Amino acid sequence: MLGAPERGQIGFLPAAGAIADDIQWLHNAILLPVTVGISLLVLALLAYVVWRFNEKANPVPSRTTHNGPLEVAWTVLPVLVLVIIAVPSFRLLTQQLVIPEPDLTIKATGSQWHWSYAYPKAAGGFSYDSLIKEDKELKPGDIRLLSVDNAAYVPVGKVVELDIVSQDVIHSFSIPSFGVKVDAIPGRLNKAWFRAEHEGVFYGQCSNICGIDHAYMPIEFHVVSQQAYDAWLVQAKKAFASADGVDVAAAPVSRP
Ligand SMILES: [Cu+2]
Repeated sequence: MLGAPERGQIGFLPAAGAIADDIQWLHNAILLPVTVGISLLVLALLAYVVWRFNEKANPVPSRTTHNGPLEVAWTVLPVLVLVIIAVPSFRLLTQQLVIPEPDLTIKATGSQWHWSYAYPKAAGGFSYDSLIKEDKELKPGDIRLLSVDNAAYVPVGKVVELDIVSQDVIHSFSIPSFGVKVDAIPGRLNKAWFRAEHEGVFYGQCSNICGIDHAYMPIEFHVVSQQAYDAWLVQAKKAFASADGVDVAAAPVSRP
């Protein structure tokens, strides 16, 4: 599965899990019909008024200022529409905000202008920066403005908790296919979670204007099998352990 935009696409990115599925359902089954329905109703009313009550058709206008039943109706009907939207909407918010017991917690830190990922001690305890690939670094299969040098890897079917922070300005961590979009705020820890049910590569972008290179801090998550994830962990531990700086305990002591 590929969570990236296609040419000419107008719908959502493919959903990789239940929450993104529900978000798309809320939009397609509830919000879109409500929006289209209300727009058509208002358009029809306007057209009727223009046709029926213009100066020629209605030379002597009515002086009516109140109509009890009508006023009750145009208060109650919008309230009903809002309730119809609110029920699934609050259910969805609860799903997003009540985080189940995680199998893996990844800390994502936003910086001007890239994301860094830290894996917990249980997974090896390493962190690394994930930077956009410049045009000249793109290889076949890479996507311009979305592919990064060091992607994040997660196992399929597992609950992944994201701890999202920023070390400078407000960024926003967003992966549409996971139904995740949470602000990264300096000095504050925000949380999100997802359980990807499909293997694949899923892209996102910083979604809060954060400075001149806001458009150049994409997010790339690979959802892979448990074996592939374990294999990645082994090599990532090696690759990124040194990137964090010198391991003080293991550093050779220089003596005079
Ligand atoms: Cu940003």
